[in-house]
Amino acid sequence: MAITQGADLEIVEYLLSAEKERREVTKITDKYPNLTFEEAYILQEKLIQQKEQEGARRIGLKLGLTSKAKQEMMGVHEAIYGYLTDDMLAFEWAPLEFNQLIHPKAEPEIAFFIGEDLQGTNVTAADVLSVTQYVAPALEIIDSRYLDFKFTLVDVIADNCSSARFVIGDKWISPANLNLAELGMFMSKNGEVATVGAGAAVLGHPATSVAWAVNKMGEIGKGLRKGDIVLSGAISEAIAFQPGDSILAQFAELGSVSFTCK
Ligand code: OOG
Ligand code: MG
Repeated sequence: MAITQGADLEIVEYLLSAEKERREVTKITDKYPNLTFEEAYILQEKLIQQKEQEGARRIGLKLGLTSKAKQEMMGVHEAIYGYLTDDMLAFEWAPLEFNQLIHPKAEPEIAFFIGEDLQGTNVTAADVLSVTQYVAPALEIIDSRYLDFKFTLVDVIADNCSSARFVIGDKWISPANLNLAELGMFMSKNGEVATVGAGAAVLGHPATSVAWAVNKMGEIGKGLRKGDIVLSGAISEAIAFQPGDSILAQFAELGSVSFTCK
């Protein structure tokens, strides 16, 4: 262990208070340079448990850094996963409060609604699709607690993968009727196109991305549960926004999802 007992709770508190007080903090690897991936996921689990103790509920999973665009943007070479909790749910009809966030960015994603438990270490994209009741258009709002959004993989894993909010659009479709890899998308800010992408941007297919996370979780005896929502990873780079900005992601066949920040 690169971290001593007791230090883990200190790190959790450090990250949670940064979130609550809307402060950027220096990354934890500055102090703990030998932190391993395994330890980072343990820290993430403890952070979520602390949120649960404070009343939050786990409602699903999110993938991160699954696309080349995101990996290049963040200077990393591996995907990551984190948890979605009910307090992260934001809605198209309710303005997003900028004053609850630090330096948020929006990313377009495809959301999966999981209809059956799924756990294992040899799970395929086809397995994921067979338990997926619906897919829907989504916007994730990430808000790293770290200074200038700069971190290593272990830092961002411990910070629950920069998770902050997410919005799901109202068109839900069975994945059986769609080619998710070829699904095109553009994201606009205040009516101007900011990024474009397609489902294939995330590890070739969004379901492959979800399968990767299930297998990774399977190694430590965890999995997806019936009713989980899964965000399969940004299919373009993230864009920053300010109060007054409106963000919209328009997907072919899946329709649009949007929010306004106040
Ligand atoms: C990490 C979270 C990335 C995605 O979809 O790639 C993520 C970050 O970029 O801060 O959610
Ligand atoms: Mg994301």
